[in-house]
Amino acid sequence: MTLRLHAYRHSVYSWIARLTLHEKGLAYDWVEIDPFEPGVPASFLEMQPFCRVPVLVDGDFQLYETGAITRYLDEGFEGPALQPCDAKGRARQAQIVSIIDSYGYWPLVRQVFVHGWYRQKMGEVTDPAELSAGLAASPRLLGALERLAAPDGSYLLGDSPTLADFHAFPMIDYFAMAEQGAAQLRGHPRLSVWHAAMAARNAVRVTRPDFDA
Ligand SMILES: N[C@@H](CCC(=O)N[C@@H](CS)C(=O)NCC(=O)O)C(=O)O
Repeated sequence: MTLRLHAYRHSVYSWIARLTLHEKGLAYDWVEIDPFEPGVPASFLEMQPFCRVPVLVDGDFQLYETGAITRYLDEGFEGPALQPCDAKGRARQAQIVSIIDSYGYWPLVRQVFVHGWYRQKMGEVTDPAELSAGLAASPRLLGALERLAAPDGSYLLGDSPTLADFHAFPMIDYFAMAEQGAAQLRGHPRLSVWHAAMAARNAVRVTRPDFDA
């Protein structure tokens, strides 16, 4: 049974799930759904009552919440292992995912990316106050990740990529599309090296959202 991902092409959380599918080498069907538009079908809200993307469907098993989806993909399927084996590594991975969800998504994506790049690109009105608020909140998040990032590896937790990398990358990447976001990222040497290494990965290149399509 082919996996199905209900997702939105510009959504950063959808990119996380998509990236993980590609890193695992799993085939899937993409079902486009824009949660920001009115008129989201009732059939989608039955799967995701909070009207958020993505949702993964594996036969009669439906799953939402991106961190749960990526763990399911890693633990439930063949392919390269994308999680640390030891308790400390797993705890650190869970910590980074939670930090990103709790303190990263809003300032990095909904404020800096949306008001510093996306809306302009889409010809929509931007709110400079939102951009300023996001830029003011972001250094604490970047600083926390910079301190947690492994000093001597291309990946956040050391030598091999984990779900922490795939969760963090899309949000940092969107953030850095805004000029002021890129400037803040440059002030964090470990994160800058990590971002460049992640950006060069094949799975990242083939899944990167296309805003010109
Ligand atoms: N906790 C959710 C968050 C997902 C989420 O916020 N997705 C965004 C798109 S990147 C969304 O659907 N937003 C719709 C909205 O805010 O109305 C998860 O981990 O999957």
